[in-house]
Amino acid sequence: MTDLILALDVTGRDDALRIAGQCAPFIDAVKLGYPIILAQGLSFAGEMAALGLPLIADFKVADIPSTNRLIVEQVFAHGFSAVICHGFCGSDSVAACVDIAHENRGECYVVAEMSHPGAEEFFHGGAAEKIAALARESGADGIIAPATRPDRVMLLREIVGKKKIYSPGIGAQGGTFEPLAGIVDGIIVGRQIYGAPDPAAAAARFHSIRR
Ligand code: OMP
Repeated sequence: MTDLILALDVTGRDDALRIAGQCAPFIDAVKLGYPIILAQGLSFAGEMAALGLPLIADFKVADIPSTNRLIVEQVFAHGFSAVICHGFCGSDSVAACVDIAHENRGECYVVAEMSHPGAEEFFHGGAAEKIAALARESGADGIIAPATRPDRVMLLREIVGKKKIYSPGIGAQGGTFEPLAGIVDGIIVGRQIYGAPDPAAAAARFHSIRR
C-alpha cells in the first residue's frame, strides 16, 4: 500500500479548495508549499484542515538551527502534521526540525535527492547517500527521493532501512510508479492531478497503488 500525496501547487484559494475537495476521497495527504502559502498565507492551512487529511508543509527548510526551529514552530502552530526540510545544512539544522516536529507530535522528512535534472550536479557524488544517512541518524521520519531515478531510490532505501520514502517526479517530470512499487511509502503528485481537466478522476486513477 502506497500513499498518494497531492502536491497542491496552485495559487488561487478557490482553485485550491475545489481541487483538494474533489480529490479528497482519492488521496492520503495534501502537500502545501511556497506557491499556495505565499499567495494565501500560512493560515490557509486552517481552511484546508476541514478536509480531514494530513497536511505536509513543503518549505524545504534550510537554515541555521535556531531559524529552522522558529520556522517549524510556525508550521505546527498552523495545523500541519509534517514538514519537509533540506539535509545539506547539516545534522544540527535537521535535528532542530525533527525536534520541533516531534514535540508537536508531527513528522519531519528530509530531502535526500531532488527529482529534477539539475539535482545531479550536487546530489550525486555521494551527497544524497550522506544526507540519507544523516536523516536516518537524526530520527527523521523519512526522506524525499526522486521518482525520476528509481535506481537511486533503491540505493537510498538500503541506507534508510524502514524509514519512510516519499517520492515526487511522477507524471509531469517523467517518472512512473511501476519501478517504485514496494520500494516507496508514498508518491507525491502535482500537475498530473491538479492540472487535469478532472482532478478527481486523475487522482482516482492511482487507486490500485493505495490498496
Ligand atoms: P509535479 O512535478 O507537478 O508532480 O510536482 C511535484 C511536487 O513535488 C512539487 O510540489 C515539487 O516542489 C515537489 N518536489 C519535487 O518535485 N522534487 C523534489 O525533489 C522534491 C519535492 C518535494 O520536496 O516535494
